Amino acid sequence: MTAIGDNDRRLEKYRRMQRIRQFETKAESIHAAGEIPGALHTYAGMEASGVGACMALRDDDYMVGTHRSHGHPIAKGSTLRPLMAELLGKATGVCKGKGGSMHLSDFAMGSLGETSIVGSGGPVAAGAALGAKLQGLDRVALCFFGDGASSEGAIHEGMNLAAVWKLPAIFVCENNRFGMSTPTSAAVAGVNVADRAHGYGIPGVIVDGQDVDAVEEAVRDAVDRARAGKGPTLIETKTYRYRDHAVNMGRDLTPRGPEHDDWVARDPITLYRARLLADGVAEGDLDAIDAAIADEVTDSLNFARESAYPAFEEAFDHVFVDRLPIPDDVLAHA
Ligand SMILES: Cc1ncc(C[n+]2csc(CCOP(=O)(O)OP(=O)(O)O)c2C)c(N)n1
Repeated sequence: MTAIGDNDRRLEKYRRMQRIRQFETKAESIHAAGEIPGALHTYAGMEASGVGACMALRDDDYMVGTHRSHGHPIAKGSTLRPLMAELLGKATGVCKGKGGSMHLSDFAMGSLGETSIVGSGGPVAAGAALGAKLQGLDRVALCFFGDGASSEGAIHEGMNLAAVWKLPAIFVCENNRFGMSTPTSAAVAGVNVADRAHGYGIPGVIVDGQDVDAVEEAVRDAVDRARAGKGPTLIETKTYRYRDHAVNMGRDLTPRGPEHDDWVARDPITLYRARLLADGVAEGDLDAIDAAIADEVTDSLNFARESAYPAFEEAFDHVFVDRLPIPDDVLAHA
């Protein structure tokens, strides 16, 4: 938790959710125009899950994301310029342009990385939590994963070891009702992923993933428990993905049912804006945040566009710990 007052905290939650939504809206449009290479998986509809969870963390806590990859680092507090530059493959990107949309990591914010290997964050988070414990630090590690990932072996392995060793970890399953085109009910045994916590002997908590305050509260309890040495918690946020599995693929993979409109009616940003207004926050203050974020997004895109691509000779720098030599015959053709 960052040391800020209650009102500022509320505005910060609103700000981070808006930042994700506006950043991705822009990214989707320039991706459609061919400016971003590779696949783009957007987080629209799920902002309260990531922001609520990350607002319960300290800046020096660890967070591991997924292939749905922009929401998590922005929720953790990353700034937009290096993220947008990364999407465009530029040297000023948060991973020097080598990671792209699906592999953003921002160690300065405790963001250990997003990955395209579904479920692979489980052991990474358990490892980070083990590292913190062995070093005597009171940091926790939070792992986001999807309902599809919940049946991957790696997630089970991560949760199991974290439970056995009472590691300071929090596992947040973002159940957005689909894994690509497959409804959760067709791929996940049992009604709730959170019920699987029983098998690890740890608490399992279900929370409304469209309610940023509720997510923050649930994750804060889990963080307190983890810092107190009592081990991990499994939290399932019930949420919804608005866009296709990945955008601009020319076809819609996700079969939508009548509940689609109900979910959109419970948009997490709209809900939170209404709550803040009801609590006395001035509409003008929220409008000012929206406008400031629009400027931030434009600024990040200008910055990314003006930045250079990484130099050819640096192709293997910042990718491996020990740099691989570039063979002479390859260099000769550069
Ligand atoms: C180990 C592995 N298996 C399969 C895939 C292909 N794949 C990419 S995303 C995805 C669906 C993941 O669903 P979920 O975990 O629910 O996350 P969501 O996309 O809904 O956020 C699959 C099967 C992959 N990238 N990695």
